[in-house]
Amino acid sequence: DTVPIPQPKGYPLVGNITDIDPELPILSLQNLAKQYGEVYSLSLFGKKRVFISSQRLMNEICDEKRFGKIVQAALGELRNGIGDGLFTAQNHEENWHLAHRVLVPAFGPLNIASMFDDMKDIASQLVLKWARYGPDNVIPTTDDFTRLTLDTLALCAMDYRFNSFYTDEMHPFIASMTNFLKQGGARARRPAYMAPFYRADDAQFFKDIEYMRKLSSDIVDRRVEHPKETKDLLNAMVNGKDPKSGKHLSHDSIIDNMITFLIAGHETTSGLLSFEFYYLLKNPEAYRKAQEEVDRVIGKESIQAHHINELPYITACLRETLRLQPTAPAFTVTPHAEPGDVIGGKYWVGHGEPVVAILHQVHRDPTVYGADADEWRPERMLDENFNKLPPNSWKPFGNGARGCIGRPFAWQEAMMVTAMVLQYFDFAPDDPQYDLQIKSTLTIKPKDFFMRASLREGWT
Ligand code: MNH
Repeated sequence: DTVPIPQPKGYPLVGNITDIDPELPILSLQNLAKQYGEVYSLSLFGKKRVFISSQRLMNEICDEKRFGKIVQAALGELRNGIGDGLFTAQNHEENWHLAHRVLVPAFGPLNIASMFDDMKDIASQLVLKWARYGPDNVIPTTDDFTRLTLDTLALCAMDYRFNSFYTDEMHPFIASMTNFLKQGGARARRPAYMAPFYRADDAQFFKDIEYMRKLSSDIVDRRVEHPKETKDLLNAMVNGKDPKSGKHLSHDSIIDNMITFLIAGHETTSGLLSFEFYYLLKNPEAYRKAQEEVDRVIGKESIQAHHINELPYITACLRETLRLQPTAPAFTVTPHAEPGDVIGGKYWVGHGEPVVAILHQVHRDPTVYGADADEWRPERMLDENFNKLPPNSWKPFGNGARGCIGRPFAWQEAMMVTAMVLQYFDFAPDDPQYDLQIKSTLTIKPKDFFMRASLREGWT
């Protein structure tokens, strides 16, 4: 026997659209979870979506035998720009299987380790910038981490230099990408009959897509005309052959995935580093432990690849940051079974109906994380505790075969950068009164979070 899933009262035609703040959808979804509990549904323009917020339900929907990713809403709109690339492909699409098989080895540990020096090249540019500007400079934390992650991704993925640290303005790719993501979300939130009122926005959306595809296409063409001996992702895509079918990726599929990496591969990591420094500066004891770990393990040496696995406290800081601020804050699945499946022993979900996991809430489930679940406390994420968490209670990288392919890349980069900047600088918040505010596109980042950095003794 099933019971109805709780749902706030909506309005005719638009349903529950007024329950969602378009500037901060994730906050609205969190607040609704506090009101309605571990599962509720919303009707958005006649389409029903189910939202889950507990580890218990997460554990069910992460069973790949019962549930699988579904691409819809904002993610569906992104298909206008990146088609059936890895992130936006439906499970059954051939191009996903092909690209997945070709690219999994390229994201393997050995290959990621071979990117260490390129990652360090860009991280050194960040260190140099902060050192030269000096202790009085107000650091636009998220902008600088975005410069770092974008440049790192482009260099490691396709041997292309955006040189973001040498310009005040961000590279025009950033503006196009930001608008593409923003409009993708906006288009998903408005009913079809409103489209005529948004012609200019739509025109800009497709202009941005054209710009990003042209830039990527030029990079692919250049590589094809001037082959290069390197292990970057572009070579994997241009030369890689699917072991199963013997097929190569098509030119369009390479571009879809190139833009996918640029998008998926830098916003999330930039957000992670920004939130991490916010929390470190709010928690002086944790900050001291993290810096002490760097001094003890790396000292005044230049960071090496082996150091990455020798920093358990910083590992825990990153895990704990992604727990409270999962920078890709939700993912969506649907039951395989027809006509549907039951979750939580009593809630019916139809086949094709989206089930959205709200990571912010799942990650604060008090039955898993206790009464202090809202507090940032890295100790709870040290290996001995982390490995004892119940299954599927920490899912910032998604689930199973459709989970994040770039996880080892992001991890190496975030570990390296955290260690390097703590090694060189002492940090202080620009405004000690600052309390976290969140800015949301497809991903989340801190809003207006500024800090200062002064070179530590011994580096001057
Ligand atoms: Mn990433 C999928 C989070 C870094 C490339 N990523 C996902 C998903 C989450 C996610 C969650 C699953 C989405 C879904 O189910 O709809 N990713 C992150 C986070 C970070 C991150 C929190 C950094 C921190 N991701 C990266 C990096 C890259 C990357 C870096 C590339 C270099 N991610 C992807 C791709 C996918 C993905 C590609 C889609 C994988 C697939 O479905 O095959």
